Amino acid sequence: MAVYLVTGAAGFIGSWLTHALVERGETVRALDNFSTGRRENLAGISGKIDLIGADLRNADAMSKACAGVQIIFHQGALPSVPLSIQDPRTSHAANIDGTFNLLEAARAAGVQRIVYAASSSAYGNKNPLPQQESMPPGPISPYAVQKLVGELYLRSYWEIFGLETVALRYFNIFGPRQAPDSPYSGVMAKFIRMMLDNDQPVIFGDGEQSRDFTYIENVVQANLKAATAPAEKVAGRVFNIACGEPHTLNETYHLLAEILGYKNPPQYGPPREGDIQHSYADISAAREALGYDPTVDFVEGLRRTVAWYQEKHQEKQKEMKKAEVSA
Ligand code: UD2
Repeated sequence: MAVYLVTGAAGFIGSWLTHALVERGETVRALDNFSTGRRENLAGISGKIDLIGADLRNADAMSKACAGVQIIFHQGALPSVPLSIQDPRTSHAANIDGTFNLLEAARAAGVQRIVYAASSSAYGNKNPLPQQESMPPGPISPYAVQKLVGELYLRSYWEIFGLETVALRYFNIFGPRQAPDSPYSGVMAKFIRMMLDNDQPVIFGDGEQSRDFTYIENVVQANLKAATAPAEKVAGRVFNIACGEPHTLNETYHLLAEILGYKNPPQYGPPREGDIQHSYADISAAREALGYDPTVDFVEGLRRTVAWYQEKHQEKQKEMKKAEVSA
């Protein structure tokens, strides 16, 4: 049976993949440096995985992590456009140096395949819609450049060293366990948390920017399929992973408010630096080569996500009440 390595295993997407692999009875090595990942994301399965606390920037640690592994899901990264503008060096080190270290370690260890978390930000603003993988990239932010460099490195390691590589360009993934409480959090988690706390979210710009928001379970499916699809169909390639359906931020805000019963109108602020206006995927290549077929649509994804944050919110309130009573 294959041994899997998941990097960023305690993060949002990495933890979903780790849980899915454990459910399938696979042998999983889970790597995280816990800079943004949380141990609680691996609750219930920590006894069933080989958990390694190590940083992608540490080449020796990557060599150890890759020993005996056949398939890697490389999710570890600092995934934020604004963070990469605020602190490009730290973001570069995690996203480019980290990916390079992992590829080098994988090559030396004879790993068979690496499935990589690429980003829709690679398209930038110039491409016609929907965006297809054959279009020339136009990254704008340092983060978009870094994620694209990772794709190029993967392609090179396939062409030159025969390491099977598959890059999945994620389009704004959302769902339970996405961190809501950092200034760099994804918009969905951030808005839900703020609405639950009765704070007022701020839409950057006029809210008419759009995203092909994609529920996490679709991404898990895409990764599992990318791990086992025949090499002649997928190795060295890049695939859009999305729902193929854009939604504006205004629309998203109002849907969330409706589901949550939140009454305040949005506040608007200045547009965010490095922001993309429209992001909308053609997913036919992934359908054809991976057999990818998104099963949870946008609205159902929103409902499931809101339900999860509501439960967490209620748990937190109960704990606070208990603490008040015992104080
Ligand atoms: C980019 C990538 C995405 C993924 C992600 C990193 C694009 C199109 N997408 O997401 O695929 O790689 O980076 O996790 O490049 N916003 C507000 N108010 C807030 C926060 C955000 O209005 O408080 C807006 C923001 O300006 C943007 C949208 O919401 O227009 C989505 O922002 P995000 O940070 O969730 O994700 P984005 O699109 O940078």
